[in-house]
Amino acid sequence: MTIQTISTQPFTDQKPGTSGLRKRVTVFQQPHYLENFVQSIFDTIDAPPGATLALGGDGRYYNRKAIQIILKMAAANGFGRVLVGQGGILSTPAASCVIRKYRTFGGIILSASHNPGGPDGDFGIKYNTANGGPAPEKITDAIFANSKKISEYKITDSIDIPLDILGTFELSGMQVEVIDAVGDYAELMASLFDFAAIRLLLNSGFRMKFDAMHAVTGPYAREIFINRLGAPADSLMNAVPLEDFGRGHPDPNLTYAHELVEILYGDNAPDFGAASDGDGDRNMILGDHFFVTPSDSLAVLAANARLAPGYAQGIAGIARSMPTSAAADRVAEELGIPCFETPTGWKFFGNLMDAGKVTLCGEESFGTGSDHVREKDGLWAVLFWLNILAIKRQSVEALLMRHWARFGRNVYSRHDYEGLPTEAANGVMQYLRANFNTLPGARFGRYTVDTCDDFSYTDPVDGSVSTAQGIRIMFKDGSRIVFRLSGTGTEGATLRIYLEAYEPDTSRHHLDAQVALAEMIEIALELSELKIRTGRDKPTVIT
Ligand code: VG1
Ligand code: CO
Repeated sequence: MTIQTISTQPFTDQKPGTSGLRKRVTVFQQPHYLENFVQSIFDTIDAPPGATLALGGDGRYYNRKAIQIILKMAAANGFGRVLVGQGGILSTPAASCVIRKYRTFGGIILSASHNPGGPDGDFGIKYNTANGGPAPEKITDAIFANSKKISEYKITDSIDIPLDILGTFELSGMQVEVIDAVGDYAELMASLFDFAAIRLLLNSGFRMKFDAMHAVTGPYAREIFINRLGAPADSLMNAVPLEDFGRGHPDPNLTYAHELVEILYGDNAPDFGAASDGDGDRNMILGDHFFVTPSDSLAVLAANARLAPGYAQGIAGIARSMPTSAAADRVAEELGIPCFETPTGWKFFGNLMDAGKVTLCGEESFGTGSDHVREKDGLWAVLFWLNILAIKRQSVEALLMRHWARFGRNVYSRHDYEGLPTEAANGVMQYLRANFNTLPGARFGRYTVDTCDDFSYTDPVDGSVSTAQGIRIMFKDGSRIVFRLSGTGTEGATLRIYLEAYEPDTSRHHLDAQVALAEMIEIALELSELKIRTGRDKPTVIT
């Protein structure tokens, strides 16, 4: 074996977004593109010689190829050992679990999450630190800076490792351990939840359907729901991972998980439905003819956390991303625990969890998790729900109705405008900012603007500041509209409009969110001049 030093030229577009670097597969396939970014990670993190790295991805097209390249680069860069998931696969939360359990120096996760895969789809890569969480901005900024001045990378000329066989292999003096991708994670879940109670629930007429969307959670769901919890085999659908997700869009929401939605809203519907995304960190929760918004899901889990053995001692605090509804804040208030509001993206929760300030975290974008790992965790959320239902023996709908009767309902919806010309999307944001001075006091129907700002966040643990994290228009009655540009897309711009109104009146809790929010939706379009500026009058996706 020889270490080769390959000279290269920088690419200018390797800036990590909300969750790592995401680009079209064809972009990653350009000579040196992946290598440049990986070398920039290694140059930035400066691991001591002989350090251990975790490595795995969501199994999408190009995953295997990328894994082999990264292994050879890790060997050439002085790593002593790499733990790689069998077949090159690790769900994002399982990767976080492996980093923590085996105390690796860090990990590289290959995923474009909910973005479509395949030769014309997307690919992605991100670095997680020793706590198991996504690298904070300080590190991703340094990786980007490095990528703009890189001139060479190191790689060995060794042969490929057989990724499908469990065991230890040697690659140019570095140990490559191909580990069972599922076992450690399943064990962690069994330590947090009452598997006996869930097993009983699943064997007493309660029916569930879990949609793995042909993505990474299939094998995890099979091991946990079927093998360990005794659910019937037909409780799973789309459970075989495919490199192109069966040409689907592995995003668990009402639009893209329509197959599951049709089952839960059809005749003889199961009691419970759930889905997860490409890399297994998101979750959607459904009841029989009922949809639980992710914001409400976080609040329900917080309010009932003590029912799960892993949280029986209570939770220290909650954190939610800024656009997530304040439903969890109401629960935190009643529990007498703090609730933190962070920018969008899981990387902002890490410090709070490491400092023991929060136990549960959530985002409106179908992300929920806790300090058991440092990523959001789709199957964890599904198991938490099943644990609660197994003890409470109520329908999902009844549980929510009671929750709202107690705390009031934060009616919530997100409208996404995908694939907008970047200039038009930026124009909307600039126009809104330009009106910050005149908006307060302005009246729109029954709503009056109280304040508006561009959200900025000071991390209470390390003092780092993140600015321009989304425009908030706050109304006098506590309702709110948030405008934000996505940081995970690979084409054009995606504008997200987040709408929230508080409804204490129980007689209105059964209303469909789109009906309850109709007036606010009109206001959002009016004050952003969205139709004129983008030519669109309907969102691409409503969640
Ligand atoms: C989206 C979500 C955000 C989430 C991120 C990564 O980001 O809104 O809440 O953390 O995806 O999730 P953006 O910038 O497009 O709004 V995943 O499952 O794609 O890793
Ligand atoms: Co994801």
